[in-house]
Amino acid sequence: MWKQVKKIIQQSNRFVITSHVGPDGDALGSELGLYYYLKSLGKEATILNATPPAKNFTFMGKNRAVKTYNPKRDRKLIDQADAVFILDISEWKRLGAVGEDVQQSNAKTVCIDHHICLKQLFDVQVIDNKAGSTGELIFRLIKDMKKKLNAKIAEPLYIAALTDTGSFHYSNTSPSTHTMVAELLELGVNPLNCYNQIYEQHSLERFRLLGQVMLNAQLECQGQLAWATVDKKLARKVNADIDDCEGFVEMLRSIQTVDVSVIFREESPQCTRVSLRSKKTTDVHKIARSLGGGGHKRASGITLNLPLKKAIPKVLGEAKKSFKKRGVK
Ligand SMILES: [Mn+2]
Repeated sequence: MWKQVKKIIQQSNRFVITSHVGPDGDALGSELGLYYYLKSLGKEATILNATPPAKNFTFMGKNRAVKTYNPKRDRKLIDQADAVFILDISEWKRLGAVGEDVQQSNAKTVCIDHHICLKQLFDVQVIDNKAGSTGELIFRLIKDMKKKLNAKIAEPLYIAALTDTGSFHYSNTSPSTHTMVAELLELGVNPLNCYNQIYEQHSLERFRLLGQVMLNAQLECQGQLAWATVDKKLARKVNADIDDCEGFVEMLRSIQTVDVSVIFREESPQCTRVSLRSKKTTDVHKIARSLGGGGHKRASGITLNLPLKKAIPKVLGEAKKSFKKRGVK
């Protein structure tokens, strides 16, 4: 598969790079890494995402290379592209408006991702769900093309690896993650700066929201299932943003007895976003998939077109089933 990707890079001149809605550190990191790599080859490239970066990654979006898709202004870039790279996602739906317009264009589509994907949806698809981040796959591609990395390529790839491995402690962290990071540090990446920009920019309101959410958190299944909800009313009460609950699901998981944590987030009266995490045993991807979501074994998400009150029993019902199978009531 890499062979085909390399061939497309060699034979094409105009590229569009995109990723999932609400692009995170890995989405933006792999996009920027590939972008600077293509630029170093003298190619034309543009990063177009359907929505702006997630809140703690806005600093990466400030890079002029990252554009939030505006069909009026940017549609021609898709129409003129020889190839479109789809990174850190392997489905059309979560590409938003960019995906819709790419599907109507003649550009070759190349998907590079580390999420579990069961279908062939793109012209070329490189999926490795053992990779810690999509950034790692971009690193492999660049190394494979016998090209030297530079500092500009190195920092976004470092951020991709840092964020998608939970600062190098998730089970997807491998020797090759650290080998890559060693090389990126040699190129001058500053870990303190990266960490500070991503993890030390919180508002006091976020912590007030955390307090409110955790006050109502519940433990079930002999303490192995933890869940909590975040609704707009609660966020308003402490003057926080609903997106401020990013990261709460990992905190819930860190409770001693917990294997699965779930956060329900009210998107609108008719839409609920669900984040699932697992510590060691449960495959939350299976739970997510049974309800139309996706992700990884240890981290998955679902968007349900249901009000919060109806989404909760639906998801918890599925989670409890998987505990019941193991004799946990
Ligand atoms: Mn990723």
